[in-house]
Amino acid sequence: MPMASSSLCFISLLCFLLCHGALKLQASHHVYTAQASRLLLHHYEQPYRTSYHFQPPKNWINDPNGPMIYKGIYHLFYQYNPKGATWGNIVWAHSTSTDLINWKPHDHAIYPSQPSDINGCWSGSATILPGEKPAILYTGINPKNQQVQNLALPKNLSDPYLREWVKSPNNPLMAPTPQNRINSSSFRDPTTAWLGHDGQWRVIIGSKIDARGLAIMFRSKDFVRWDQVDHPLHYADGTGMWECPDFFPVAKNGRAGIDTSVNGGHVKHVLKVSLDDTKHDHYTVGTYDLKKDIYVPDKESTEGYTGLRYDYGKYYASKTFFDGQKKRRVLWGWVNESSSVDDDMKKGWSGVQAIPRAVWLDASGKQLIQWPIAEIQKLRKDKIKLRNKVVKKGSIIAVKGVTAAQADVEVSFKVKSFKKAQRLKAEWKDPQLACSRMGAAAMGGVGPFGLLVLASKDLEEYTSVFFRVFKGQDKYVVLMCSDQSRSSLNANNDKTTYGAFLDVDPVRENISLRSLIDHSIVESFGSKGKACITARVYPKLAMGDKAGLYAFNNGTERVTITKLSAWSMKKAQIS
Ligand code: DQQ
Repeated sequence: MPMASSSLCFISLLCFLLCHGALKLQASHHVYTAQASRLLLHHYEQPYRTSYHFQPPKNWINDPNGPMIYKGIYHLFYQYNPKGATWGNIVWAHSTSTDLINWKPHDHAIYPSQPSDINGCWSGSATILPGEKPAILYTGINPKNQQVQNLALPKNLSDPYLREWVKSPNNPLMAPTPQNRINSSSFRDPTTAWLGHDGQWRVIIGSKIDARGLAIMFRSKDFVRWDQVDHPLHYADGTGMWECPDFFPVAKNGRAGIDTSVNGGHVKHVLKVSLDDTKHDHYTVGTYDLKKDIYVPDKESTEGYTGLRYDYGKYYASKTFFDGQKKRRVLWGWVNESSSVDDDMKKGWSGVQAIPRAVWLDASGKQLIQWPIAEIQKLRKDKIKLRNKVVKKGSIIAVKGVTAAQADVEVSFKVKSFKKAQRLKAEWKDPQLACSRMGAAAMGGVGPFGLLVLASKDLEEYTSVFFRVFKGQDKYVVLMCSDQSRSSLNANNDKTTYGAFLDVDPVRENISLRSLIDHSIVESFGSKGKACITARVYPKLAMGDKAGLYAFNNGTERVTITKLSAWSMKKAQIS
């Protein structure tokens, strides 16, 4: 079969891509002086725009800001450059929705207008104050280019769209001073605030001291006067700057979300930090010690670069909010491009928001589960099904009848025999490395099996999302990969292969995958949301109706697709 025979040259291509330039395209905030994005191309020249992932009509976007629900309306603010397709001139753009899928744009909500934010309105969060009054804390960049924290309140609380925001005359409310010795270039991204038992509000702000990442904490009685607490909520050495921290409770049992100020024996806490050095969102699960006012991660919850990630692909600066209407906690995350800056300027835009995910604590208590919000299913149409299909070594099965460039696919694989499972070598302990060494084309014992998405007719292009099962010390180890190395004939893209280990026992349960495919984004959820991998890809051949979808098995052991359901997705109303 073509995949197997080409594996050698494919691996060399992969190594070449990894060594040459793949890393330099990670999410970043470089300012490009040649700002002006060119005229918007016609739709037929815009094959990479998404149909149901949030993006504005043009220009640069990054972090989701201040998500909340107010009077039944969902609000999404986001970092936006009104002047071009690269980062700069940052304001808070604003859209609202009744279903988190279809969006209505509004005027910019927060933009430079005071000395305390004249050089930029950076990330922040919304808190709903008693009496259903939303308040936004955000980072402003002052005339000295120092990072300070500001407050904005809605002008008119009877407007459910909250179109106008008024900044506090007391801004900035929190600032670096010679006394507090806060590093003025590492002091940003206030969280949603929470109320302590003493009736005081608390908020944390991302920071660092040398290589120590920390969450500086402030307290306030009235949300206007804030005092720095003499200790951070938490810190971790060797993790670098913490951007966009997020701190929230999760129920020990069940999927229901919990409001941010709730604490007690029935909850655990999650601290997520966006690590500036690697541009990945990591989290720990732990306990919020109310007496000491500190967060303590559980012993087995590793901090830093080797710890748990929301997403093992491209996903950054995320933020959750409590949706009281549906009693769930919803996660938003920014997905940057993998294309070159030149290509971004040509297409006139950069960045999308991932599909919002419901998050809850896994029954093990050790990790979160993430799943696309149920509303996304409204866009599904023309379902096609496969049942109990055996996939033998080296076979590829075409899944026909869906718009493969705009689809939602769920598939579940059963492995009957593990006899041929390879031993997990010590050097494969890093899942991303293991996936890069062994792409979809490299034959294995149990796996690789999975999906080829955004695939061209003769498989010159495809993105493969797949699994391998290894023999570990005392159990089988399941590896999930998203391999972009063959995703496009265009050599100028970041085609890093991503990987994650899945905490499942393949002897007892099927291995499942859901992929949300939307032209230039593939968001994949392994084993019902235990690990997520998001990839950006820009096929030259497998575009629009030229894109195909396949299931494959390149392992010696046969696997059975117990169930595959795929839907074409309708276009959401976004811009
Ligand atoms: N993006 C914002 C900052 C934040 C960073 C600036 C994270 O507030 O730290 O656009 O992507």
